[in-house]
Amino acid sequence: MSRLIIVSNRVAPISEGGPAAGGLAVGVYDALKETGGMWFGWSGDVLASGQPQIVLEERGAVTFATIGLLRRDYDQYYRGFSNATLWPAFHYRADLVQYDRHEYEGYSRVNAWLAQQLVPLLREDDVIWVHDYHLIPFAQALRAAGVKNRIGFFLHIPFPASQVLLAVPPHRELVQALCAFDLLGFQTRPDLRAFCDYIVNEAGGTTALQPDGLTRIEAFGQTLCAGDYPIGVYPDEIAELARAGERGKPVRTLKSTLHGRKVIMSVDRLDYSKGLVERFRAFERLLDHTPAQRNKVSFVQIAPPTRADLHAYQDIRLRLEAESGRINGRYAELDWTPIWYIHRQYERAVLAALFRASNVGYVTPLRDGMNLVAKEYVSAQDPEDPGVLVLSRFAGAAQELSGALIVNPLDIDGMADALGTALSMPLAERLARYQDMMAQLRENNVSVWRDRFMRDLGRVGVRQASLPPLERAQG
Ligand code: GDG
Repeated sequence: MSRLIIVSNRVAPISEGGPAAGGLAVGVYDALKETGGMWFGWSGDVLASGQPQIVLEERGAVTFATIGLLRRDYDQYYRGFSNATLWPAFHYRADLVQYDRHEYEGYSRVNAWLAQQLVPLLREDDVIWVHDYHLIPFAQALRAAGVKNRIGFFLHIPFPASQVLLAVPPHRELVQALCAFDLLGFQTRPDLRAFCDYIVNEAGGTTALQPDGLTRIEAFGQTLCAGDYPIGVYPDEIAELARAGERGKPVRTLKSTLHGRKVIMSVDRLDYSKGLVERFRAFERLLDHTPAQRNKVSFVQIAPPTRADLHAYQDIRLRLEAESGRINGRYAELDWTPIWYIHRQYERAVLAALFRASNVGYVTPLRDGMNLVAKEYVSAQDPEDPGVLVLSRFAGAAQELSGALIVNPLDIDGMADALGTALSMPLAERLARYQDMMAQLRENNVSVWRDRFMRDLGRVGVRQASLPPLERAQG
């Protein structure tokens, strides 16, 4: 059987309880621990000088192959082009896009260097699965080094509309680089459509939907396939974690502090794409418009730090601290704090237990590829007495979780109304919505996501040479 080689920017440090904050690490680790294989990428170390060396570590069926980054590479490739250019652009924040040509050169250079590091570890029949926006030129770099293996790519974040992508100066080179993969996976159909739109209208290529559901793409002299593969979770594993933590200390502390009040729960990396400020304001609006809710409900926002060395992240932190302080100043009473804003990371099991103990899961990103927290929140609920998910229409998860109360995160009144509805929803309706969403989560769990992608990657490699020429183009 061929080995699965996962390549991602960061190989997550895996502790006993699974990886820490970050959707890619959670999803990839869950996918790899069953099949075994190798996970290659950055160790998280930044070196002042020297020659970074690969460190191999076997854990169970998985080999972790990690390497440090030199300071200049970290600044240009990771902090610069990946997170100050691509991340905001792909999340529709053209206003936050910073571009520096040297950083882009660094991004391309580091991709080529990482590819060269991987080559000696590869076997002929390995299947290579590359993840996310840090590694768009990775297949091109592997091909340049003579690698003939099948190479797939999955984008965890949204693929933006062409007019937004055009804000990234080397947009054409990036899309051309994507066309060097054999299979491209996107989280949702709208992301796939946005990519196809660029291929047809900006790159002069063609796209055609095939009978097997994959979209065949011809552009830049390459032929490849693309599809949508919404990432999932293991709902029953999360349910078990949550149930096990039901009587644990964190939940007991929460409950004794609440004195029977209801609780709204949010968990996000502290990122401007997650819509935190709008969310705080909508909670304030609820208290504003519905005096009966005052002193009856608290909102817990857990927001672990992330990319704290970037200005835009320092900015969102300050804004959030100001908002929570202002709202608490306005409404808090001696025995009640409306918003608990916690800028810290918790263990996965603790989060699951807290999800179960809360009445509303409040997940309202301005843009999100998928949003695993939404899926984890539903999974963690008590099947006899589930909470309600309030979910942004701009999270990929909204395409699947129709049992949620779907909101527009820019509509503060609409979100406040949805919170009110969620807090007073009768048990029968909560049960129906929960069961509907759990069925969907079980049907499309992480194994299904991985297996669909791997099956298609296996097929495209063999098939492409023998396909007839394109007959029709799809816009
Ligand atoms: C990217 C895309 C896509 C959060 N705080 C803690 C913690 N977490 C865990 C959550 C969840 C994960 O991190 C976050 O995943 P999300 O999907 O919500 O968001 P991103 O990190 O932005 O992930 C996203 C994802 O990739 C997968 O494709 O869904 O759209 O942006 O699992 O539970 N985990 C722990 N402590 C925390 O404090 N242990």
